[in-house]
Amino acid sequence: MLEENVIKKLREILLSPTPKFFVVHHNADVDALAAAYALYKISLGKKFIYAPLKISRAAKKLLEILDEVEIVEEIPESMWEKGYFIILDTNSLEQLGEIPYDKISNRTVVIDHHTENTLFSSALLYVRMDRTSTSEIVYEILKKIDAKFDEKIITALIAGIITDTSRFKYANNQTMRTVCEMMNISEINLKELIGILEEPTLKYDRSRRIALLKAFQRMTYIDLGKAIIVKSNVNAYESDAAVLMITTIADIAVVGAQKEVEARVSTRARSWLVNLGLDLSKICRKIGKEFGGGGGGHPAAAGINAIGDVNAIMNALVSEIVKEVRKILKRVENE
Ligand SMILES: [Mn+2]
Repeated sequence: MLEENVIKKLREILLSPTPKFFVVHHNADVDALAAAYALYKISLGKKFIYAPLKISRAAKKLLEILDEVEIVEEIPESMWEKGYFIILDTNSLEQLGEIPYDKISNRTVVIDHHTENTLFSSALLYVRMDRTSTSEIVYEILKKIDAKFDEKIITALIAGIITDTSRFKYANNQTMRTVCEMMNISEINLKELIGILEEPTLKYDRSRRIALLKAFQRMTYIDLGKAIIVKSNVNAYESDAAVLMITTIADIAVVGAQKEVEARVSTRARSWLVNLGLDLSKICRKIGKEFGGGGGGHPAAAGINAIGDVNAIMNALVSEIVKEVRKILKRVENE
């Protein structure tokens, strides 16, 4: 819930002349960027969108149809000492690379929809709501502080919802009510917006297609009877590969990418398993921690970032997933 004192403080921060950094996570997705964009637009004073570990292709695509914003990938030393840091859609420090969080935590606002967030305990303000996207939370905040919406802000926030719910597949009634409310403020052509957001995936540029082909070539699988778990390696596009695998042949996909010393693993699960209690974010958090990195996300879509051998991480992750799925299947059988 958005309590009155939280709203009051948020309004004060957003409208203060103090510099503000709207911080988005590693390879920022559309939801993170949309949330940052909306808050950036309505706030006063010097402001930046801070993307320490770059933004995703889809988010870049969205930026093309919004008003210009100032995005920085680095912050000058002196700026860490002042200013507010509004961290969006980010549930752990690892997702931000190396930022001096101890120094800024008392000027940090965390706004997120992930079930667990390891950042908030030391933050100045923490807003976590059970929504399908951070964009929806930002919409609630903007309403409460009587911000002025324009078409671009609504476009961005709806784009955040579309992508985080996988084109409304994971939307709930509240999501749809929020979208309707937004559409009453500003008529958005949903079909056109979805077209723009999904264009890069539909066009299948060559490097992505090759990565996906390799992902399928290198795929191994574990057949648990009712559920099939697949595992593979790529150099990039690991989350795209995992999504493609669960939409075509697998119930759970685990795809890893080794980036020099950094290892990234992306996992996806079909919703029937999630409905039975599978939570990939919990498993990723556990295994990520075991390998000295971070992990998390959502029950059906989660990942790990760590330093080390991606295969070792994937093996540990897969065996943990197999254990969990076996438990679930056994329970269902006995019911
Ligand atoms: Mn999100």
